[in-house]
Amino acid sequence: MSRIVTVGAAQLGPIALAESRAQVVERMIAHLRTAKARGCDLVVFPELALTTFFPRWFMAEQEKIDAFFEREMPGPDTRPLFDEAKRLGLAFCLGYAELTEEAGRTRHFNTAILVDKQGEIVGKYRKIHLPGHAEHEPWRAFQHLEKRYFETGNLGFPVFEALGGRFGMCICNDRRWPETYRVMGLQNVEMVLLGYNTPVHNPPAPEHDRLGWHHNQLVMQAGAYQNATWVVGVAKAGNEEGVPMIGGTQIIAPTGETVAIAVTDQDELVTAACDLDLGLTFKRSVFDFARHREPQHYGLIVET
Ligand code: ING
Repeated sequence: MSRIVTVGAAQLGPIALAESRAQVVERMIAHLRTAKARGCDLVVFPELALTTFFPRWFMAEQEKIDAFFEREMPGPDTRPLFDEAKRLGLAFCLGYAELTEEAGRTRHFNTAILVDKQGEIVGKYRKIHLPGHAEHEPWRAFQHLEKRYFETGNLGFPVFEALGGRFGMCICNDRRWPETYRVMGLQNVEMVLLGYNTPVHNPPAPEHDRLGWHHNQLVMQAGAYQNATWVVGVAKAGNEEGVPMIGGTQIIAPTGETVAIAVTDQDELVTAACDLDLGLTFKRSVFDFARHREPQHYGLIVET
């Protein structure tokens, strides 16, 4: 028997600084309606999907920074997204900047949530691998201040039961680290949902720029195959506030093959009917962790 989940990878083109959350939510609702028309069960939006990618700028005042964060989820601007998804009977994954009070402290996380078809938040992930830098570096054509604006995620890499399967999430730079997928693979994940904002140009290493698309696909295909899981990678793409960002939104099978890919750097829905049982042939053979893993030799991986 096969457990099909039809996925809509909802790539977003550039979000302008001047664009309101309400305007962005309208674009996302258009994706929901297209996804419904194509028979989707689940829609995946990019990292920090509600605003422009603000870590590209240095901001000194905390209230200017906090203006890009959500204090409640859903809030007034995102409630229409939750309502429309529920009306259409769609689950969705949303990346956003989370501002919350925990243990008497204000916390800032780069967060993703999984919302089921009944509109309930059934999973949350907070980005662990924060790229870039913490101090203003004026030599750069643009900043990448995730280490300044966000804290390292404190929820680990959990896997959630939803839609008849086991779903995990990660965010952008996380996808470049094999540990991300393996920790979820050891929890028998069947589909990893991730969004990204990836500039074409990486100021500290311009020699890597020609490789951006290749590395984007390479790391997600490897993660999928080596952990016998589907991987859905969704871009915020195009020239956003003068900074070109890669597209390449794609749905990757546990075989490591890309089954569907975006062909623009604008709002584009990429869909595929994904059989969650497709990973079994690998989990029962080459990646039968119980039979083949040798963790007694892996200690270096977890040493600081
Ligand atoms: N963005 C980028 C990413 O990991 C980056 C950072 C750009 C790393 C280019 C390496 C090369 O895809 C985020 N938001 O993590």
